[in-house]
Order: sequence, then structure tokens, then C-alpha cells
Amino acid sequence: MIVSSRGLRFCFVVTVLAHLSAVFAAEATLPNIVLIFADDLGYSDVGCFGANDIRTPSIDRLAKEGTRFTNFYVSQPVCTASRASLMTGCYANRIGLAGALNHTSKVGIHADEVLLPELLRQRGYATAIFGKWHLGHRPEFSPLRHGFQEFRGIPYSNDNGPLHPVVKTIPSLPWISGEKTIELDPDQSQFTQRLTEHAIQFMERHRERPFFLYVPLIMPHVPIFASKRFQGKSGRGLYGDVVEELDWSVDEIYDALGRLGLQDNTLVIFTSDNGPFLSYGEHAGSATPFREGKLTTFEGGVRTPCVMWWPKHIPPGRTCDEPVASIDLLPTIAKLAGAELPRQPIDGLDVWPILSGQPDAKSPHESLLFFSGDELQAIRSGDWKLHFDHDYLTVAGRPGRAGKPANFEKMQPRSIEESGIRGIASRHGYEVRRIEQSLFNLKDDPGESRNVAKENPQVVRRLEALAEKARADLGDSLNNRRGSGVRTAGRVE
Ligand SMILES: [Ca+2]
Repeated sequence: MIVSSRGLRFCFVVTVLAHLSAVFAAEATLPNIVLIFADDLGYSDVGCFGANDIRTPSIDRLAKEGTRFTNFYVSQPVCTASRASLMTGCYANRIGLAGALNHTSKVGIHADEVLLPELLRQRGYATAIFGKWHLGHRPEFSPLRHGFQEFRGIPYSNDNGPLHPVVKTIPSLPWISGEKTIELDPDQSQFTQRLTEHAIQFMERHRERPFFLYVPLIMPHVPIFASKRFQGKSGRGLYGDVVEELDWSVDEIYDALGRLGLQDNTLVIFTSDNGPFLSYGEHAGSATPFREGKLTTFEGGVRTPCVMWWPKHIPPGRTCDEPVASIDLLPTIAKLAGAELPRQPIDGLDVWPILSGQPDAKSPHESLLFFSGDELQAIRSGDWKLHFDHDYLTVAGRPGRAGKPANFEKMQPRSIEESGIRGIASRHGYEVRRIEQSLFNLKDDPGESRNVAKENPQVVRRLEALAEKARADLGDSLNNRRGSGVRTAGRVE
């Protein structure tokens, strides 16, 4: 058969159009993802998780129309490590990131890691981050080179500037648009307002296509600020005011979804990167009924308030007590979006059966690991949590007041570059203590106060065996172990 060149062109155009329409049809059904990630917000700082002196009607509404997760875990109790896990689905130590990076850091997210926004970009999503990045501030590590198309916000924490409560030698805090610093030392009382505005404009611009909107809110990490409208309004001082403004932000996003007709096709997740920064007294949140807070692998550091909302997909008015971890969000969202998982191994697993309320859905993890840096400090399986011998930070002596950390009067200003547990203790007024190997039953004892190791030797042995398996893969500096599956962070000279 002879086909004219015009006929061939026609066939080609028809094929391309058919392909494009298939792509767009697939995209039309893909859900939008809105991921709101507060900073240092405690477990019980929102109404639906027990706060009675802070009003959070919008977060509570998400819980009422969606599901409240009471056993949601971040992978590590500190900013950079927690965010590294959220974005990659890996334990942070697997990819070489730990602690909280600062303006002197030469490391950041490695170019070979595949982040959630990169997976979603391959499926036609528009992507943006408005808030705190914290996976490296050098250009190589910028969010724009790791899957995000837009970025407004700060590269590291809001105390990493002249407003640091203790260290007074830190240069100005940059406010960044894309990869350009457009302001120095921005007015922190406007952070929540500005990020919310960007988030809403982004949704308006991309209402016709699937989008991934990541809003790592900068507050309530110290130093805390609320805009004028919220000052003096809550029942818990400035800290409560700040959280009420975050709730306003959630309300604005919720309203915009309704206004744009996107409410049936958008998964909204609200949670926090780690527990409260307890050294800061009334400028910190609360993790009641859990022990300790940020920087520790006790429940107060790693269990965060979490609600998820997606009408007709996430059951309304439900409380889910099954463990879900931040590392699970990447594989779960990837599946919803029809995206392939990264080729390199990840740690998270698809938990959609739990999120969607399938009867008897159980965590697919035999155990969850709690590292601090490269130390495997604790492991949870079922209701049991075993802590290994390790040092931890605790507030002792005079509690923090008026934005200053505990023991401020006794402190000597120290460098922000000093790392390790003693560096953090010196900068934030903590005391270093040690816990001996202890077994807790979280169901009976969520506050991790009664060591029941002696009564349950077989449980201890089982958890030790699981930990040993994890050490071979991920390493454990408490036992001088190097893991065979550990990758490195990106590094610049
Ligand atoms: Ca944090």
C-alpha cells in the first residue's frame, strides 16, 4: 500500500493527539497533593489532639471531615533529618543527612536522590514549595534543582540569623524567591501570611492540572512571631497566637480548594516535622501525654499530630491508631499518582490501605526505627518500644522564658557550627542524660515511664534481633556499625 506523505503526516498528528489526550485524561484524574508541614509543633498543640487553650477550628475541621492519625511518626526529631525523610521516603541516615543544617553547611541533598516532587513532575504535576527548605542552602541543593518549580521562603531555620536567641554572630537570614535572595532579615511576623498568599496564588494558577503544593510553614519554631491580627488572641500567650495563625493558613487553603472546585480531588495532609522545642518554655509547644520533645527519640520528639483529608477517599470523622510514618508518604503518594518509585532503595511503604480506612489494615512495617543522627536509639514493633542505651537532651533547672532557652543565665554564647549532642545542649540550654536499655509498652504507658524489660525478655530479644537486622543495612554509631545500604549526602567544597 502506498501512503502519501500528507497521509503520513495526518497519521502522525492523529497519533500525537491521541497520546496527548490520553496523558491529559490521566492527569485530570490525578489528585492534587497539599502537604502542610509545621515546624516544632507539639502533639497536643491543636484542638483535635487535646489543646484547650489554642483554637484550631480549621485543623479540627480537617479531622472531622477526614481522619486523625494518633500514631504518626517522623523519622528523626529534628528539622533537616525529618524533611530529608519526608521528601525521599528514606530514613535520613540512609541518605547521609542529620541534624539541622545551617549557613556554614557544605552538605545537602544528593543529586542522585529522587524526591517526591521529581516523581510527581514525571506525571505532569505542577510543583511548589513555600516555606522552609532545609536540605542544603548551596545552589546545588536548591529545591529548584530537586523537582520544585517554584520556591519562596528560607533555606534553613528562622533562628539562623541575627534573631538567634543565644548565638549573636550569625549573618542575615535570607528570604529567597527561586534561587535569588530578594530580602535579608524579613519581618518574621509576616511569614505565615506571605507563605499562605503564595500557596493560594499557586493553586489558582494551576487549578486545571494536578499540583503538588508543599507548605513547610516556618512557625512555630523559635523565634516565634504572629502578625498583628493574631497577637494576644489565644489562651496560651504568643505561642498559642502563632499556632492560631497557622490554623488560619489552613483555613485559607481549605477555602481556596472549595472556591476553585478542587475539594473532591485534593489530598490535604497536615502534620509537624518534630515535637516541641521544650527548652524554650512558654515559647515552645506541648507533647502531652508523651515524654520529652524535639531532639529526643522519646514519643514527644517523634510522634506528631497528623490529619489527612480527601472527601470520598479518606474516611470522615475517623481516628486511626495504626502507626504511619513520614517515610511512607512518598510511596503512598507515588502510587496515587501512578508514579514509579525511585530506583535506589527506600524505606517507606505504601500505607494507602490504612489511610483509606480499609478494615483491619495494618502497618506494613514489622518495625519502625528511631535514629538520632547515626545512632539507632529506639525501635517500635506493635505496641512495644525498646530504647537502647543512649544519651538524650532534657530540660533541667530554670525553664526557658520570654524566648530565651532554659538555663540562659548560665550559658556562654557558643558557635552554631558546634555539632553533636553537647553542641546542641550548649546552644539551647539542655542537659545531657543517659537512658539505659528500656522496654515500654506504648499502649499501657504512652509516657514511656515504666521499664518492663525484665518482665518481657522474649520481647526484648525479638526487638533486638530486628534492630540487628536494621544495623546491617543502615548502620548504628552507638555500636560502631556501618550499614551496607547507606548512601552519602551531596557535598560542595
Ligand atoms: Ca523542626
